[in-house]
Amino acid sequence: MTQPQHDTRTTSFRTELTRGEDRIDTRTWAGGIPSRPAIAPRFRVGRRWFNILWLLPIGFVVALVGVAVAQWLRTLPAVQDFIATYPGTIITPQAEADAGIPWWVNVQHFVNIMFMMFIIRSGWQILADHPRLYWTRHSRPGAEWMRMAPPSPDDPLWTAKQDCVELPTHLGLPGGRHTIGLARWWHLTMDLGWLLNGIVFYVLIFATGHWQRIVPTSWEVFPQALSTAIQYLSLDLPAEHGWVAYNGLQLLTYFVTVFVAAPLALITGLGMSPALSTRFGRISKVFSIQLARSLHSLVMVWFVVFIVAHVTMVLITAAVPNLNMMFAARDSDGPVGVVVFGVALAIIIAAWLWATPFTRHHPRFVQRAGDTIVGPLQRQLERLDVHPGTYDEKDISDYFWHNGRFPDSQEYADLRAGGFKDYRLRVNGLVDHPVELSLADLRALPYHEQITQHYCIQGWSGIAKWGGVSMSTIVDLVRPRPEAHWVIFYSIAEGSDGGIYYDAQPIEQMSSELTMLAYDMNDEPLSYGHGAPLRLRNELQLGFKHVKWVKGVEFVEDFREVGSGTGGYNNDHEYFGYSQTI
Ligand SMILES: Nc1nc2c(c(=O)[nH]1)N[C@H]1C(S)=C(S)[C@@H](COP(=O)(O)O)O[C@H]1N2
Ligand SMILES: [Mo]
Repeated sequence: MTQPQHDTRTTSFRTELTRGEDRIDTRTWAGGIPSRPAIAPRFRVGRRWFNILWLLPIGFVVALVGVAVAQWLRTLPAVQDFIATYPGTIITPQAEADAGIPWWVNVQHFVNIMFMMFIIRSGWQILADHPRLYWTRHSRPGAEWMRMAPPSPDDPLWTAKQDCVELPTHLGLPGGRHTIGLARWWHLTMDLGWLLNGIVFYVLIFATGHWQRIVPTSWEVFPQALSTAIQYLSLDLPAEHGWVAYNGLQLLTYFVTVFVAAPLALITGLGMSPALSTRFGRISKVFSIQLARSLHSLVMVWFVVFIVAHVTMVLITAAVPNLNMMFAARDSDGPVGVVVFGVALAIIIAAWLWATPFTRHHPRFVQRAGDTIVGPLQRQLERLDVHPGTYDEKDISDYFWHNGRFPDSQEYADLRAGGFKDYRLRVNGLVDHPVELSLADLRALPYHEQITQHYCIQGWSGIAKWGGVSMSTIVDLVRPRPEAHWVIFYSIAEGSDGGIYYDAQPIEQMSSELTMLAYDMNDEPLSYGHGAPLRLRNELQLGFKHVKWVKGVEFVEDFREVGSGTGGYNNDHEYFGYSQTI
């Protein structure tokens, strides 16, 4: 028996998709999102907000006072004795025997600068996409401790996308507004390179004994550091012995940077992953995504302050010997180090200026390269076995951000006006038994409920209780064929550039305990803004994959047949990736 052509149970929604651009046109980018420049970060202390720029005059005054105090201190005999006893650097016979900086330290140092440049710039871009930092997972506007955006307006449907801010072209990577998809590819791929470089560095320093140069081995490091600080501040600089050993202040800051800040950057980065956080719920319940995100940002501040202070000190203390040491592996006053440093600096500046235009002209390349390098790891995390139970009723957030483009069609307005009586969910594709389900049909299926945390790619989070139908129930109903490997969820609503919103998910995840179609949120029917009448939840993935206002589910062999073929609306139009477990 053949089915008639117009049988809606088998027609696909693919024809309602539009293709994404292969180049960024800043005028039409993200649906022509208007400019909204970032403001200088503000910090909240109690109910008052302070502009970070105040730190400039305050810091200047503190520095002046510090210099005056240090100079006065150095006139005191007790302080002079102290500095004579602790001149700043601990020089052991062992250190003298092992003097020198090997060439591999020079290479790793330069490679590290390159990675850090890309990581920090793309990190700022990611932060600008949700320019607020919170201590709790509930992400309520007004409760943040840092913001780089004006306060949110009092609009209950204000979206996180509207809230994002723009960074100047060559500051953020790739600059502009809501370019988080591309920024994340840069951030995550460079992270891997930086991590690899760091692992090699750890192995080499411990294999060669070079670790002794940056790991304090005696408590004496503290008085030596204090002595160094007083000498620096007094502007009468201590003697330099960098070729043999670093002074106490260097030793402590290098140690903290390599052995505290760097590992913390990795751990706090992983703390923002939906898949890892859902899998390791007990840890994530204490070490929440917002705590991780705040600490991750503070680690960034440490690195930025370190870089500025470090470069300043290198240049004002003994620039030529310092550059010879770190760029030419030699103990010399000659020009070689300066020349090599000049070349290195030129490469860094060129890479800096190249990155944004390249990304805007070749976003598909960045997306594909990023997915090739990071994708396999992200897909590995899709195998994590997640269960409910981390959160209960009392954990539910009293504020839950809205996001995306709301449905604005007559078709949707009519459905909503009729209490969704005429709504039908079409489930078809490579299945034995395509169906169309009304809301009443869906409510008649076995009820599934879960209290879970939402992780938006932009950085906000919130906990809600979702009620509806488990995707495994739907799978049992329609019986996918063996050749079905992907499941496409289509929305009633258009995406920001027109054409309906959609997303592709691997079929294996349809049997996950936490993949469901929700029609209730916090025991109420789903609201307009949160996806009425039906939305997807897949707790292994970031929020943009949770399609709202779902009207169709299609089982396909390969998502490359659908839309622009990258696995989702944001992937087609904003260069996101299709596996977003982190
Ligand atoms: N149809 C559709 N679904 C969508 C979006 C969208 O723009 N259109 N945005 C996604 C994003 S980015 C997020 S974070 C969540 C937000 O869900 P919420 O508004 O209920 O918080 O919905 C997702 N589902
Ligand atoms: Mo999102």
